[in-house]
Amino acid sequence: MPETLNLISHSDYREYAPDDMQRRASEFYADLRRRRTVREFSRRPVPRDIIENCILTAGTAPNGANLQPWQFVVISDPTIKHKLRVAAEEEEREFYNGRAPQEWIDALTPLGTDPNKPFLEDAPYLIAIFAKSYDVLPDGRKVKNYYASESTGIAIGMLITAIHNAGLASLTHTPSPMGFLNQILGRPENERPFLLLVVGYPADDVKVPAFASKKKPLAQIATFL
Ligand code: IYR
Repeated sequence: MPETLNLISHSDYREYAPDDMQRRASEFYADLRRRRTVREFSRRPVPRDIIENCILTAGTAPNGANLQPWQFVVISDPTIKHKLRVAAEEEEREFYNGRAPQEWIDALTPLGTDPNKPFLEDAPYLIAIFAKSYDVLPDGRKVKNYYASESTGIAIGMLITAIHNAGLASLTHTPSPMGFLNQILGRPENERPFLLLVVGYPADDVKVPAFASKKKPLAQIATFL
């Protein structure tokens, strides 16, 4: 049975005075500007409820027809992390030693990435995110999801923001291809692996590439008509 339209008042909306709006917008930008992707993580544990709240935040993302076409798989088990590392490094070795065109390898040089992925075992949490182009109902019927990739991408952006806001660091890791995530994590075929997000405290004295702090100015990324 399709849901019917039921409109309720949006009592959670808050308007701010223009001054407050300006301050909030610039403070939020200043805070988000401090976010850096790190590639070395501490083994310090992180309470699970922080991760749960960040995922709940991601789950509020705007998405196609509110079908919420995403699945977050949180891995803290060292045995599973080890399996993921072995599988990811295998793909990455092929990527760096031939599969990637030279142009792509050159683009990665200022980031210093390579096929070794110790962070997959060091970080307390890996969050594998899957996009579902369709859902399967308990009776086996398939329900199509709309804008599964766009919706999942937006949710991941909010997840990364929530993780930063909580005072943790993350790394968007994209081993390619990522089919091993379905196998190792036992996910069904309607779940397409989208990203492996590494989450935790940065390693002590972590270094980040200077190159990645250079952000395009507003005039280059935005056009006002
Ligand atoms: N997936 C590889 C390569 C890689 C690709 C891009 I685009 C990056 O911004 C960083 C890395 C890896 O994770 O090393």
